[in-house]
Amino acid sequence: MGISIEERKGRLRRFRELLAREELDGFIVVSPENRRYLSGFTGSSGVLLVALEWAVLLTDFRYLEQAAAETAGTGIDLQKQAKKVWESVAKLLLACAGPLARWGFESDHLVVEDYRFLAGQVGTDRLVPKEGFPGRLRMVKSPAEIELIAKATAITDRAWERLLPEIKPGRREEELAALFEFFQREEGASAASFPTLVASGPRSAMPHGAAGSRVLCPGDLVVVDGGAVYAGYCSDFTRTVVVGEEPGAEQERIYSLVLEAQERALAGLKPGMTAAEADALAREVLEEAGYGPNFGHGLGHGLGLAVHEAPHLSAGQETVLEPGMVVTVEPGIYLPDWGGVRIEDVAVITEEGCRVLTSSPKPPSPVTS
Ligand SMILES: [Mn+2]
Repeated sequence: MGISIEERKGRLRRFRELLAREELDGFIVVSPENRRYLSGFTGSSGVLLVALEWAVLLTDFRYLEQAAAETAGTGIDLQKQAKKVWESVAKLLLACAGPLARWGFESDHLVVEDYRFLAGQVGTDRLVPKEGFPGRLRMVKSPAEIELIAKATAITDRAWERLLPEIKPGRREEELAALFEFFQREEGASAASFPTLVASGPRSAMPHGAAGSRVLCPGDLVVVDGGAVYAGYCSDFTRTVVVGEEPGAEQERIYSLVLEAQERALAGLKPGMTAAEADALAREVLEEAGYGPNFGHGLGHGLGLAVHEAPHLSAGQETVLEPGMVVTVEPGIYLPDWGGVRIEDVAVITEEGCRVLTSSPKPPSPVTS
Protein backbone atom coordinates (compact mmCIF):
# COMPACT_ATOMS: atom_id res chain seq x y z
CA MET A 1 0.00 0.00 0.00
CA GLY A 2 1.17 3.45 -0.76
CA ILE A 3 3.57 4.79 -3.33
CA SER A 4 6.02 2.22 -4.73
CA ILE A 5 9.71 2.83 -5.37
CA GLU A 6 9.02 2.43 -9.09
CA GLU A 7 6.42 5.19 -8.95
CA ARG A 8 8.85 7.45 -7.06
CA LYS A 9 11.56 6.83 -9.65
CA GLY A 10 9.03 7.60 -12.39
CA ARG A 11 8.31 10.97 -10.75
CA LEU A 12 12.01 11.86 -10.75
CA ARG A 13 12.29 10.74 -14.38
CA ARG A 14 9.33 12.90 -15.45
CA PHE A 15 10.72 15.82 -13.47
CA ARG A 16 14.09 15.53 -15.21
CA GLU A 17 12.32 15.45 -18.59
CA LEU A 18 10.60 18.68 -17.58
CA LEU A 19 13.93 20.21 -16.53
CA ALA A 20 15.49 19.28 -19.87
CA ARG A 21 12.55 20.81 -21.77
CA GLU A 22 12.97 24.02 -19.77
CA GLU A 23 16.74 23.97 -20.44
CA LEU A 24 17.57 23.73 -16.77
CA ASP A 25 20.52 21.76 -15.42
CA GLY A 26 18.91 21.18 -12.07
CA PHE A 27 16.33 22.31 -9.58
CA ILE A 28 16.28 23.34 -5.93
CA VAL A 29 13.21 21.94 -4.15
CA VAL A 30 12.25 23.51 -0.82
CA SER A 31 8.49 23.09 -0.36
CA PRO A 32 7.61 20.11 1.83
CA GLU A 33 5.04 18.66 -0.59
CA ASN A 34 7.29 18.84 -3.64
CA ARG A 35 10.23 17.50 -1.63
CA ARG A 36 8.06 14.61 -0.46
CA TYR A 37 6.59 13.99 -3.90
CA LEU A 38 10.00 13.67 -5.53
CA SER A 39 12.00 11.98 -2.77
CA GLY A 40 9.55 10.28 -0.38
CA PHE A 41 11.11 12.18 2.55
CA THR A 42 8.36 13.29 4.96
CA GLY A 43 10.44 15.37 7.40
CA SER A 44 9.79 19.04 8.02
CA SER A 45 13.23 20.35 7.03
CA GLY A 46 15.61 19.79 4.15
CA VAL A 47 16.54 20.83 0.62
CA LEU A 48 16.35 18.48 -2.35
CA LEU A 49 18.68 19.14 -5.29
CA VAL A 50 17.74 17.38 -8.51
CA ALA A 51 20.25 17.54 -11.36
CA LEU A 52 19.89 15.67 -14.64
CA GLU A 53 22.39 13.01 -13.55
CA TRP A 54 22.21 13.09 -9.77
CA ALA A 55 20.04 14.07 -6.83
CA VAL A 56 20.96 14.93 -3.24
CA LEU A 57 18.75 15.40 -0.23
CA LEU A 58 20.29 17.67 2.42
CA THR A 59 18.81 17.49 5.87
CA ASP A 60 19.91 17.79 9.48
CA PHE A 61 20.86 15.33 12.22
CA ARG A 62 17.27 14.89 13.44
CA TYR A 63 16.13 13.39 10.13
CA LEU A 64 19.11 11.42 8.80
CA GLU A 65 17.89 7.97 9.81
CA GLN A 66 14.32 8.62 8.68
CA ALA A 67 15.42 10.17 5.39
CA ALA A 68 17.68 7.20 4.62
CA ALA A 69 14.76 4.81 5.08
CA GLU A 70 12.27 6.94 3.15
CA THR A 71 14.51 7.59 0.13
CA ALA A 72 16.01 4.07 -0.06
CA GLY A 73 16.05 2.72 -3.61
CA THR A 74 15.25 6.02 -5.30
CA GLY A 75 18.84 6.80 -6.30
CA ILE A 76 18.82 9.99 -4.23
CA ASP A 77 22.00 10.53 -2.16
CA LEU A 78 21.55 11.67 1.39
CA GLN A 79 23.89 14.24 2.92
CA LYS A 80 24.01 15.81 6.34
CA GLN A 81 23.71 19.55 5.86
CA ALA A 82 26.05 22.20 7.23
CA LYS A 83 24.61 24.18 10.13
CA LYS A 84 23.15 26.49 7.53
CA VAL A 85 21.67 24.32 4.79
CA TRP A 86 22.22 26.99 2.14
CA GLU A 87 25.99 26.76 2.67
CA SER A 88 25.74 23.10 1.68
CA VAL A 89 23.50 23.92 -1.28
CA ALA A 90 25.95 26.54 -2.56
CA LYS A 91 28.89 24.17 -2.15
CA LEU A 92 27.15 21.40 -4.11
CA LEU A 93 26.04 23.74 -6.86
CA LEU A 94 29.55 25.14 -7.28
CA ALA A 95 31.24 21.73 -7.08
CA CYS A 96 28.94 19.53 -9.13
CA ALA A 97 26.89 21.72 -11.37
CA GLY A 98 29.52 23.29 -13.60
CA PRO A 99 30.22 26.98 -14.02
CA LEU A 100 27.45 27.67 -16.53
CA ALA A 101 24.72 25.53 -15.07
CA ARG A 102 21.27 27.07 -14.70
CA TRP A 103 19.30 25.95 -11.67
CA GLY A 104 15.60 26.48 -11.24
CA PHE A 105 14.11 27.22 -7.85
CA GLU A 106 10.61 27.52 -6.45
CA SER A 107 10.04 31.26 -6.56
CA ASP A 108 6.70 30.74 -4.81
CA HIS A 109 8.37 29.00 -1.86
CA LEU A 110 12.00 30.08 -1.45
CA VAL A 111 12.44 32.65 1.33
CA VAL A 112 14.00 35.92 0.16
CA GLU A 113 16.81 35.76 2.74
CA ASP A 114 17.78 32.27 1.57
CA TYR A 115 17.66 33.37 -2.06
CA ARG A 116 19.92 36.33 -1.29
CA PHE A 117 22.43 34.14 0.48
CA LEU A 118 22.51 31.58 -2.34
CA ALA A 119 22.67 34.23 -5.06
CA GLY A 120 25.59 35.82 -3.18
CA GLN A 121 27.46 32.49 -3.38
CA VAL A 122 26.64 31.27 -6.91
CA GLY A 123 25.46 34.43 -8.71
CA THR A 124 21.97 35.46 -9.76
CA ASP A 125 22.59 34.38 -13.38
CA ARG A 126 22.63 30.76 -12.32
CA LEU A 127 19.29 30.90 -10.53
CA VAL A 128 16.06 30.73 -12.54
CA PRO A 129 12.79 31.50 -10.73
CA LYS A 130 9.96 29.05 -11.50
CA GLU A 131 6.46 29.29 -10.12
CA GLY A 132 4.12 26.30 -9.65
CA PHE A 133 6.93 24.01 -10.63
CA PRO A 134 7.37 21.05 -9.96
CA GLY A 135 3.83 21.23 -8.57
CA ARG A 136 2.43 20.87 -12.09
CA LEU A 137 3.66 17.26 -12.13
CA ARG A 138 1.40 16.58 -9.16
CA MET A 139 -1.84 17.63 -10.90
CA VAL A 140 -2.58 14.27 -12.50
CA LYS A 141 -2.70 11.55 -9.86
CA SER A 142 -1.65 7.94 -10.30
CA PRO A 143 -4.06 5.12 -9.39
CA ALA A 144 -2.09 4.61 -6.14
CA GLU A 145 -2.48 8.29 -5.24
CA ILE A 146 -6.21 8.24 -6.03
CA GLU A 147 -6.53 5.21 -3.77
CA LEU A 148 -4.88 7.11 -0.89
CA ILE A 149 -7.08 10.18 -1.42
CA ALA A 150 -10.13 7.88 -1.48
CA LYS A 151 -9.00 6.39 1.84
CA ALA A 152 -8.60 9.85 3.37
CA THR A 153 -12.06 10.74 2.04
CA ALA A 154 -13.60 7.57 3.51
CA ILE A 155 -12.07 8.41 6.90
CA THR A 156 -13.73 11.83 6.77
CA ASP A 157 -17.06 10.24 5.76
CA ARG A 158 -16.95 7.94 8.80
CA ALA A 159 -16.01 10.82 11.10
CA TRP A 160 -18.93 12.86 9.75
CA GLU A 161 -21.35 10.02 10.42
CA ARG A 162 -20.17 10.05 14.03
CA LEU A 163 -20.17 13.84 14.36
CA LEU A 164 -23.66 14.44 13.03
CA PRO A 165 -25.54 13.23 16.14
CA GLU A 166 -23.24 15.43 18.28
CA ILE A 167 -24.22 18.67 16.52
CA LYS A 168 -26.84 19.91 18.98
CA PRO A 169 -27.93 23.20 20.50
CA GLY A 170 -25.64 23.99 23.43
CA ARG A 171 -22.47 22.59 21.83
CA ARG A 172 -19.59 24.97 21.20
CA GLU A 173 -18.10 25.27 17.71
CA GLU A 174 -14.56 24.53 18.97
CA GLU A 175 -15.81 21.47 20.79
CA LEU A 176 -17.35 20.08 17.58
CA ALA A 177 -14.19 20.83 15.61
CA ALA A 178 -12.13 18.93 18.19
CA LEU A 179 -14.56 15.99 18.10
CA PHE A 180 -14.44 15.84 14.30
CA GLU A 181 -10.66 15.75 14.32
CA PHE A 182 -10.65 13.15 17.10
CA PHE A 183 -13.08 10.94 15.15
CA GLN A 184 -10.89 11.28 12.04
CA ARG A 185 -7.86 10.19 14.05
CA GLU A 186 -9.76 7.24 15.47
CA GLU A 187 -10.82 6.27 11.95
CA GLY A 188 -7.20 6.17 10.76
CA ALA A 189 -6.13 9.72 9.90
CA SER A 190 -2.58 10.78 10.79
CA ALA A 191 -3.77 14.39 11.12
CA ALA A 192 -6.43 16.83 10.04
CA SER A 193 -5.62 18.24 6.59
CA PHE A 194 -6.37 21.72 8.03
CA PRO A 195 -7.98 23.04 11.23
CA THR A 196 -11.67 22.08 11.06
CA LEU A 197 -14.01 24.96 10.34
CA VAL A 198 -17.27 25.05 12.27
CA ALA A 199 -19.27 28.21 11.61
CA SER A 200 -22.74 28.49 13.12
CA GLY A 201 -25.64 30.92 12.85
CA PRO A 202 -24.64 34.27 11.30
CA ARG A 203 -20.98 33.15 11.43
CA SER A 204 -21.76 30.61 8.69
CA ALA A 205 -21.75 33.57 6.29
CA MET A 206 -17.94 33.53 6.61
CA PRO A 207 -16.72 31.00 4.04
CA HIS A 208 -13.63 30.25 6.15
CA GLY A 209 -15.06 30.89 9.58
CA ALA A 210 -12.67 29.25 12.03
CA ALA A 211 -14.41 27.40 14.85
CA GLY A 212 -14.86 29.80 17.75
CA SER A 213 -16.46 29.90 21.17
CA ARG A 214 -19.99 30.43 19.86
CA VAL A 215 -22.57 28.05 21.29
CA LEU A 216 -25.06 26.54 18.81
CA CYS A 217 -28.67 27.79 19.06
CA PRO A 218 -31.82 26.07 17.79
CA GLY A 219 -32.44 26.97 14.15
CA ASP A 220 -28.78 27.79 13.38
CA LEU A 221 -27.24 26.85 10.08
CA VAL A 222 -23.94 25.10 10.81
CA VAL A 223 -21.23 24.71 8.19
CA VAL A 224 -18.64 22.02 8.99
CA ASP A 225 -15.58 21.90 6.73
CA GLY A 226 -12.72 19.51 7.48
CA GLY A 227 -10.50 16.84 6.11
CA ALA A 228 -8.11 14.04 6.96
CA VAL A 229 -4.55 13.12 6.02
CA TYR A 230 -3.87 9.48 5.15
CA ALA A 231 -0.36 8.42 4.10
CA GLY A 232 0.33 12.06 3.30
CA TYR A 233 -2.75 12.52 1.08
CA CYS A 234 -5.58 14.88 1.98
CA SER A 235 -9.35 14.86 1.93
CA ASP A 236 -11.62 17.90 2.06
CA PHE A 237 -15.29 17.90 2.94
CA THR A 238 -18.14 20.28 3.79
CA ARG A 239 -21.73 19.75 4.87
CA THR A 240 -24.30 22.24 6.15
CA VAL A 241 -27.01 21.31 8.65
CA VAL A 242 -29.69 23.04 10.71
CA VAL A 243 -29.62 22.38 14.46
CA GLY A 244 -32.43 21.66 16.85
CA GLU A 245 -35.43 22.46 14.69
CA GLU A 246 -36.80 21.95 11.19
CA PRO A 247 -35.15 24.23 8.60
CA GLY A 248 -36.98 27.44 7.73
CA ALA A 249 -38.24 28.14 4.21
CA GLU A 250 -35.31 30.46 3.39
CA GLN A 251 -32.79 27.95 4.73
CA GLU A 252 -34.42 25.25 2.57
CA ARG A 253 -34.35 27.47 -0.50
CA ILE A 254 -30.70 28.54 -0.21
CA TYR A 255 -29.63 25.00 0.63
CA SER A 256 -31.40 23.46 -2.36
CA LEU A 257 -29.89 26.07 -4.70
CA VAL A 258 -26.37 25.24 -3.48
CA LEU A 259 -27.09 21.53 -3.78
CA GLU A 260 -28.41 21.99 -7.31
CA ALA A 261 -25.31 23.98 -8.27
CA GLN A 262 -23.06 21.32 -6.75
CA GLU A 263 -24.83 18.45 -8.50
CA ARG A 264 -24.84 20.28 -11.83
CA ALA A 265 -21.09 20.76 -11.50
CA LEU A 266 -20.52 17.09 -10.65
CA ALA A 267 -22.71 16.03 -13.59
CA GLY A 268 -20.86 18.34 -15.99
CA LEU A 269 -17.21 17.94 -14.98
CA LYS A 270 -15.25 16.19 -17.70
CA PRO A 271 -11.79 16.05 -19.23
CA GLY A 272 -11.06 18.59 -21.95
CA MET A 273 -12.85 21.47 -20.27
CA THR A 274 -10.86 24.30 -18.71
CA ALA A 275 -10.85 24.96 -14.97
CA ALA A 276 -12.79 28.17 -15.71
CA GLU A 277 -15.47 26.22 -17.60
CA ALA A 278 -15.73 23.83 -14.65
CA ASP A 279 -16.25 26.78 -12.30
CA ALA A 280 -18.98 28.15 -14.56
CA LEU A 281 -21.03 24.94 -14.26
CA ALA A 282 -22.08 25.82 -10.72
CA ARG A 283 -21.73 29.58 -11.02
CA GLU A 284 -24.37 29.77 -13.76
CA VAL A 285 -26.94 28.15 -11.47
CA LEU A 286 -26.24 30.57 -8.64
CA GLU A 287 -25.99 33.61 -10.91
CA GLU A 288 -29.32 32.81 -12.56
CA ALA A 289 -30.90 32.74 -9.11
CA GLY A 290 -29.33 36.12 -8.33
CA TYR A 291 -26.66 34.85 -5.95
CA GLY A 292 -23.56 35.33 -8.11
CA PRO A 293 -22.10 37.97 -5.78
CA ASN A 294 -22.71 35.69 -2.80
CA PHE A 295 -20.56 32.91 -4.29
CA GLY A 296 -17.31 34.81 -3.95
CA HIS A 297 -14.82 31.96 -4.20
CA GLY A 298 -13.89 29.43 -6.85
CA LEU A 299 -15.77 26.16 -7.38
CA GLY A 300 -12.92 24.07 -6.02
CA HIS A 301 -9.27 23.15 -6.05
CA GLY A 302 -6.92 20.26 -6.63
CA LEU A 303 -6.23 17.95 -3.72
CA GLY A 304 -3.30 15.65 -3.03
CA LEU A 305 -0.24 15.96 -0.81
CA ALA A 306 -1.49 19.50 -0.17
CA VAL A 307 -5.09 20.29 0.67
CA HIS A 308 -5.07 23.16 -1.82
CA GLU A 309 -3.10 22.61 -5.00
CA ALA A 310 -3.39 23.01 -8.77
CA PRO A 311 -5.67 22.98 -10.66
CA HIS A 312 -7.74 25.81 -9.20
CA LEU A 313 -11.30 25.73 -10.51
CA SER A 314 -12.14 29.41 -10.87
CA ALA A 315 -12.77 32.13 -13.43
CA GLY A 316 -9.80 32.87 -15.68
CA GLN A 317 -8.05 29.52 -15.07
CA GLU A 318 -7.12 27.98 -18.42
CA THR A 319 -5.73 24.67 -17.12
CA VAL A 320 -7.41 21.87 -19.09
CA LEU A 321 -8.85 19.10 -16.95
CA GLU A 322 -7.38 15.64 -17.51
CA PRO A 323 -8.31 12.18 -16.29
CA GLY A 324 -6.62 11.54 -12.95
CA MET A 325 -6.94 15.08 -11.63
CA VAL A 326 -8.62 15.15 -8.23
CA VAL A 327 -10.61 18.26 -7.34
CA THR A 328 -13.06 19.53 -4.76
CA VAL A 329 -16.49 20.75 -5.85
CA GLU A 330 -17.75 23.21 -3.26
CA PRO A 331 -20.15 25.95 -4.25
CA GLY A 332 -21.65 28.10 -1.52
CA ILE A 333 -23.95 31.03 -0.86
CA TYR A 334 -23.02 33.47 1.91
CA LEU A 335 -25.46 36.13 3.11
CA PRO A 336 -24.05 38.58 5.65
CA ASP A 337 -25.94 38.67 8.96
CA TRP A 338 -28.04 35.70 7.88
CA GLY A 339 -25.71 32.77 7.29
CA GLY A 340 -24.26 30.55 4.64
CA VAL A 341 -24.46 27.14 3.01
CA ARG A 342 -21.66 25.18 1.38
CA ILE A 343 -21.56 21.57 0.18
CA GLU A 344 -18.25 20.00 -0.80
CA ASP A 345 -17.30 16.64 -2.28
CA VAL A 346 -14.06 15.31 -3.74
CA ALA A 347 -14.16 14.05 -7.34
CA VAL A 348 -11.63 12.45 -9.66
CA ILE A 349 -11.77 13.32 -13.35
CA THR A 350 -12.27 10.15 -15.45
CA GLU A 351 -12.24 9.46 -19.21
CA GLU A 352 -15.99 10.14 -19.43
CA GLY A 353 -16.69 12.65 -16.67
CA CYS A 354 -15.93 12.39 -12.99
CA ARG A 355 -16.29 9.94 -10.14
CA VAL A 356 -17.25 11.26 -6.71
CA LEU A 357 -15.08 9.86 -3.92
CA THR A 358 -17.11 11.34 -1.05
CA SER A 359 -19.93 9.08 0.08
CA SER A 360 -21.59 11.09 2.91
CA PRO A 361 -25.28 11.67 2.16
CA LYS A 362 -26.47 14.98 0.71
CA PRO A 363 -30.15 15.05 1.63
CA PRO A 364 -32.40 17.26 -0.53
CA SER A 365 -33.00 19.63 2.36
CA PRO A 366 -30.61 20.38 5.24
CA VAL A 367 -30.71 17.60 7.77
CA THR A 368 -31.78 18.59 11.28
CA SER A 369 -29.35 17.38 13.90
MN1 LIG B 1 -12.00 22.79 -0.05
